[in-house]
Amino acid sequence: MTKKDVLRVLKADDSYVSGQALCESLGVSRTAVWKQMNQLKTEGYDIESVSNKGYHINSAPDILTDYEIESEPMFKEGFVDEVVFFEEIDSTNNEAKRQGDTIRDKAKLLICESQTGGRGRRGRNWVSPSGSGIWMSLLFKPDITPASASMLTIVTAMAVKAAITDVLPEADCMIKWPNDIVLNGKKICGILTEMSAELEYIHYVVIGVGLNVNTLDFPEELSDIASSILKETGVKVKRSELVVAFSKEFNYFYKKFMKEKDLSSLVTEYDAMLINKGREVVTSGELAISGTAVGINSMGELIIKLKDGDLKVIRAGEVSVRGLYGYV
Ligand code: BT5
Repeated sequence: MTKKDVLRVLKADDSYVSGQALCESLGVSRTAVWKQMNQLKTEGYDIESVSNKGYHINSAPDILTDYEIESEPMFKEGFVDEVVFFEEIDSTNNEAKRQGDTIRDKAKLLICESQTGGRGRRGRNWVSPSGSGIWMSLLFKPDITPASASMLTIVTAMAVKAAITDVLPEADCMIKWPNDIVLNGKKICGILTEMSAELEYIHYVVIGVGLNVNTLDFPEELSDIASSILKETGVKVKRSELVVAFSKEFNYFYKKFMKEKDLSSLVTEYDAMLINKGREVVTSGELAISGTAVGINSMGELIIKLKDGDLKVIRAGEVSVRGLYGYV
């Protein structure tokens, strides 16, 4: 009997669960149940025990352990099969890559309290302090071609946005193509998709999601561009709830994506979440272009309408949106 087993039984019942019922459903002694309860209480679980009635869970702490996440009733409806928790790690994307070759047909979620070497795209740094954010990587083996893998970033952004809306409808966030979630003009989430592949075959993909949930302090250099759900809304969200909502939403959007193995059935919904849409954007790089973002196509590329009316498609890279992150 694990903590997860006990929590599953407790969370599945809104009223009291008798010690007897717990022992029977888990096949263990009363002493064993009592020991697990005490252990959970020391970790911050508020579990009430009333004689003649039994046990009832009032609240769970804001932690991201495998047993806290996997014992949530909605977990079964999600994409993730297994959660692996680390108190501290260099980067969940790095850890996912170290485990990559062992992945078969399961989807694993690697999650931690803090990262010592959190990464953004192109070797950039991702600030990942302890106790306030969600730093996680989804590791699985999709049946798509390597050329399609970048569309998974689009699918993931939709799932993050939908999960935030499920848990906190007033957090009116939008997607900044291709990999940011923006709330009140500030970046609250970034996505980093990586893979191990041959030319025509994917060994595994790793989708890293960094989401500032309850973070209040950011380094000076990020104070103009970064924020968190708590900072913008004043609401403290329980992180495990968001993780479970993400897994459920990812399942929904991923299944839609897998029907055609492109984004044709998601374009309209995506465009409605897109902060770039209808706004002036400029791409960086040698062939920088500027124009108005129109939306994405079924490959997840951003369509930009140039001043002369021509349409241009951007596959990847950096796009600044006027009025966002200090770009004026
Ligand atoms: C990203 O890159 O936005 C992808 C971030 C992915 C992080 C997750 S956390 C779990 C997993 N494990 C990892 O090691 N990584 C993934 P990019 O678009 O390149 O943005 C990086 C830029 O965002 C930095 O250069 C900073 O300007 C800014 N930044 C850094 N930390 C931030 C934070 N916590 N919140 C908002 N912005 C941040």
